Parts: sequence; C-alpha cells; structure tokens
Amino acid sequence: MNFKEKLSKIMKKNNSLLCIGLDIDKEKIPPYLFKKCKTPYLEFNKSIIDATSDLVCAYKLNMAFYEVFGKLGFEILEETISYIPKDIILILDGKRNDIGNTARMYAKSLFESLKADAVTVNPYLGKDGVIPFLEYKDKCSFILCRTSNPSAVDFQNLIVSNNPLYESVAKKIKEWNIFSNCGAVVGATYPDELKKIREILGEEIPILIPGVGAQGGDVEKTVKYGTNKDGEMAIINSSRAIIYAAKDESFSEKAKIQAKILRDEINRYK
Ligand code: OMP
Repeated sequence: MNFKEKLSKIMKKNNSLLCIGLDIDKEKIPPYLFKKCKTPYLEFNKSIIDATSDLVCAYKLNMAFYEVFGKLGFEILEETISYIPKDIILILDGKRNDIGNTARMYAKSLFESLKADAVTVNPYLGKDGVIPFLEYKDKCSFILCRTSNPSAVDFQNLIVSNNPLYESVAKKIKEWNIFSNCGAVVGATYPDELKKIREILGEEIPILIPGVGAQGGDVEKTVKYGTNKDGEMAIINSSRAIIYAAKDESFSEKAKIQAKILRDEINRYK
C-alpha cells in the first residue's frame, strides 16, 4: 500500500484529518510520571496514543524533541514508532536536506531505518537535494512551502520573478510530483497563502498544515482553503494544545477530549 492509499484508508476509518504531534518536553509533561515510571517519556507517548488513536489519521514526531536526549531520545523515538498502530500514518519531521549525497542518507535513515510513511523536507538546496527523498515512491515527502512562524516572511514572501517565493516553491512541488509522492507544508497561521498554494497544487497533492492550537491558526479557514474539493488531502497538525491539555493524572483523558473537539471541528467545515 502506498502513502496515499494508507492515508485515504485511515482518514475514512477514523473520519479524521487530524495529526497529533508527539513533541515531548520535560517542562510540560505531567511531573508525577517522572516519580512513578522508569520511562516517563515513553509512558507519556503510549498513553496519548492509547487515548487518541481512533481520532487521528497521523502522528508526527518532530525529531528535535527526541534528538535533544541523545541515545535515550533515540530509544524513545524507536519505541514510540513501534507502538503507533500500523494503519496510522507516521510522519517524521526533521525538515532535512543537504547536497544529494548526504540527503540520500537522511532519506534512508528516516524511511528505511525508522520506517516513516512521510517526512518533512527543506527545498532550499533545490531539486538534487530533494530527489533522494522522492526516490521512495511509496512514501510522501512534505516539502516546506510556507511555514507558520512569524519570520517566514523573511525569505518565503520575497518577490522573485514577480511572485512571492512560496508560490515558486509550490509550482516546483507540482513539477516534482512525478511519482505522486510530494506533499507541501503550509502553516495554518497564513490562510491567504494556504488558499493560493492549494490553487497552485491542485487536487491531488496533500498539504501538512501545522499551526492550529498553540499557534492560533484559524480552523475554519484551514479546512476550507487547505483541503481539496472532496474535503481531503489535508493533514492538520496540533501538538501542544492536545498533548499538554493537563499536567495531572487526567492528561490522556484531557488530550482525548481536545483531540475529539478539534477532529469534530475540522469535520464540520469540510
Ligand atoms: P504546536 O505549535 O505545538 O501545535 O506544534 C507545531 C508542530 O509543527 C511543531 O513540531 C513544529 O515544529 C511543526 N511545524 C510548525 O509549527 N510550523 C511549520 O511551518 C512547519 C512545521 C512542521 O513541518 O511540522
């Protein structure tokens, strides 16, 4: 089964475009877990997954939150990956890229060693840095197009050949989509840009949309502008607003409530 088939299946099964970001942070995880368990981070992730796996289409693990712990972080990452139900999309978010020879190693480590269904890729180096990721035809590479942060404007909105740079990136993503395995990353915090990018990408290219929840992105506009005509092909990510909904023993129950609220809100606007 390729990425799009797997995505379509899980979106229908769980009636969901929601992706939960498992961005583990010592400052935010319920403190009692550190007293009670030998492996608090893993227990945290497992509890969140148990509580929400019928509400999501994907989990996204941002590599920074694991790499920060060194060897221990790699163990938590691998064990969390093994724990995620196999029918749910696994996105590894490292925003990787380099010259082709090095990019090949990034692609191999994420897709082969860590078994990601999808990854985030930085397009700054151009096509030869992206191709090693696209050689994994059954996977998906979400290419940064217009990010959610305030300083995204520094480069991504620069006018190049009469258009903002993010439009050129969107056109390139469409051009590189020969194996139907490209996606785009567009922040929910910039709905006008999201609308424009969906128009450029057409109906078939999935967009990973972070920025709702903690970053304040508008859910209605995100769904209306980010999905295709069938209300599909958008994966809407929220991390902190869901997984850190409570700091006590009710944390997974509260995460489930927040996940259900967002999943249902997204569905209302489809
Ligand atoms: P919350 O703000 O806690 O929902 O987390 C957002 C997650 O999405 C983090 O892992 C970010 O690194 C990631 N992200 C963005 O916030 N903005 C972007 O433009 C792109 C990403 C990403 O590629 O996932």
